[in-house]
Amino acid sequence: MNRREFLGTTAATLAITSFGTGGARAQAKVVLKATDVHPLGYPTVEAVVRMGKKFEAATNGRVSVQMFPSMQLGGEKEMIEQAQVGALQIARISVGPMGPLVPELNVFNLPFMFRDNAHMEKVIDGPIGDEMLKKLSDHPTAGLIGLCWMNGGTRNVYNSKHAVKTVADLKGLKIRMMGNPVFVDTMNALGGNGVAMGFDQLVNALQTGVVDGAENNEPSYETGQHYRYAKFYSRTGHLMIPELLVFSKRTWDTLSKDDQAMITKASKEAQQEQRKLWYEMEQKSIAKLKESGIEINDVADKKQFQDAVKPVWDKYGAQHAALIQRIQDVK
Ligand code: GTR
Repeated sequence: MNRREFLGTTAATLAITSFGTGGARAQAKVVLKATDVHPLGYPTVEAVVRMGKKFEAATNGRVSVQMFPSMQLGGEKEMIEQAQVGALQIARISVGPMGPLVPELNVFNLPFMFRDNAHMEKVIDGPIGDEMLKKLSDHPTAGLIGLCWMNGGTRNVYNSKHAVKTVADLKGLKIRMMGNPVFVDTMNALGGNGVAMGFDQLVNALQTGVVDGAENNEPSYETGQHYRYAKFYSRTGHLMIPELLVFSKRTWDTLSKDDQAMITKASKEAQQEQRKLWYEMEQKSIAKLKESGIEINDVADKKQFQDAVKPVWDKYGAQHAALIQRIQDVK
């Protein structure tokens, strides 16, 4: 089904999902449309597919998930819009594009916010993670329920010109960043030229030389085919952004309390299950990249990069000083 056909079925979907009041609810089938920019088999996609199987098992097939992987419904901007109007129910997105909508979430988007994976996981698994999901769910206009977090690895710079070993190597490189000013400012502070662009436009932009490179974790770089056009992958480690699983608030309000509880519980399980899949995938992607002759280098002096992004912290972090302190205090 392409995007136009999908949108054509929206009215029918709404009829099904809003059907459930009183006695009719017991029989009404609920098909939850889910989407992700990544392909089938990618950890975030697989975790949601498995969640759907749990719904089917728990409800005797009454509730199921229909997955639209690989940007079939557009990029993350489109996914968010469609979830907001109830044209789809489950969207797996990055915290990246949510920062401008829910300011506290932007703290997770600050460069070098988390010390390492263990720190990030402890934050999202703990009270701060729960609070942030609630902030999103309670937001008066975001129109989304925050279900859970997922791992998204560490984002590193890749480009078609040369390995990035020092901040000076970024000079003059046009690097695609996610559509959020904090990221463009981060790349500019590092000396490159940050270009905001949707993930759905990136392969073409790399292929045509509209940008020299981008930044992402290894699995996105590999499965997104970016490595074919930008062969230098440099471990700058400037961002570690957890992934978000969100649910359309419009549909959520039509669900029974029992269905809501089932989805909430399965989401919490998905957060842990995806993590295992994530680490396996990371290793698989790194092996595949090496086999394909990709040059991967570690940046020796990370401090240089951390010092360079200080203006970004001053600009976006100052208003969230207390929250940042709490995150840093998580040991
Ligand atoms: C990926 C992430 C996506 C999307 C993408 C991007 O790592 O899983 O949700 O944010 O990066 O760069 O746009």
